[in-house]
Amino acid sequence: MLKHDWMIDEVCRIYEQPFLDLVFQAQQVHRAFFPPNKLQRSTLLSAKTGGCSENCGYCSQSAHHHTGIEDEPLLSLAAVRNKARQAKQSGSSRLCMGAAWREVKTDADFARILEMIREVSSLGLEVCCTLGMLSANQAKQLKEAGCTYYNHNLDTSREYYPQVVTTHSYEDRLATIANVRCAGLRLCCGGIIGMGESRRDRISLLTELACQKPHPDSVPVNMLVPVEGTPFADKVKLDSIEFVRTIAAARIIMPRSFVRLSAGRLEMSDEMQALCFLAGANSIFAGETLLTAPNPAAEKDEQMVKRLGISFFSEAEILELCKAGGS
Ligand code: SAM
Ligand code: DTB
Ligand code: SF4
Repeated sequence: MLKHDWMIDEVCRIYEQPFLDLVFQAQQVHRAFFPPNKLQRSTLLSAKTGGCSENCGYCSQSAHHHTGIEDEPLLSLAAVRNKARQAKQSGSSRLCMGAAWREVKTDADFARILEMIREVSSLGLEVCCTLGMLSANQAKQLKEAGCTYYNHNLDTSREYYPQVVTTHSYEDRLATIANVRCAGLRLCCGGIIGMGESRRDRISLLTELACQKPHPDSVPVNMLVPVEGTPFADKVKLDSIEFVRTIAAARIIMPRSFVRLSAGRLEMSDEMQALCFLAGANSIFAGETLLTAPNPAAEKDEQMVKRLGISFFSEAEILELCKAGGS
């Protein structure tokens, strides 16, 4: 029933339908695979901030740009424990720990990460990490420590990728994704929209994601957050309708994946977010800060959800959905 051999022209035909047909189709697919009025929530924690060797053009944490973000070494176990408790209390089902690394270089750092994973999973939260490139052996160890998900985005099309970063390649990203999958970790993989890429690039990214077998378990769709001091600070803001098209096409071609309305929500009205949910997004990042950028406060999201008459998945519902079948 799920398709993994998408051709770019097929995805293009879906993406370029009249907008109302597109959103209608996405909503139909969404209802066939998910409860229609429920959202999943993940909380982010920047476990190691700034000073990254990579030159990703959008990123506040790259050592190549001067963004005013203060570098912070790897957090202590106690700090991670506190954040995990707070996340659980405020209703998140998952804590995603991010580190501004090309890859985890030292055994000592890796051992500390494993310890953090054990701690967070012992509190009854799903654990996700995003630590940069990962070897097959590292992926296996994360899985054994209790990590459930690994986030590693393709970010854009293969063709546009060299305009975004030159210190690593698309092939490097795909190799890490393969290692993640081999270790039996669930994959969270998506991209950023609004970096000056063409519509063809957005369609090409979606095709790349939907040709993964299985599809990524979650697909974060980030709207570029322009950061002062990065090469992408002055990118022209992408048309909102075009962003919704990307969400809708992702929902249609990856029906069983959670599609996460990720970075950029602070700049979106409730109406825009509602349109994204109608187009099949069913997950968000909760909490005032993403990794370094601001995000709507919990109360604001509660208000929005109330306004829309929808609700958040319970932990048990998420587990049930994940058991129900692969993507
Ligand atoms: N260093 C790791 C890596 O690159 O995979 C993990 C952290 S990195 C910050 C995680 C993801 O956050 C990126 O792949 C990108 O999709 C997203 N991201 C980072 N900065 C962003 C920005 N300014 N706007 C939108 N998304 C952003
Ligand atoms: C993802 O796709 N988005 C999250 C998560 N994966 C790690 C990160 C968004 C970061 C936004 C910019 C910032 O906070 O610096
Ligand atoms: Fe480093 Fe990740 Fe930021 Fe790229 S996106 S500069 S790899 S932290």
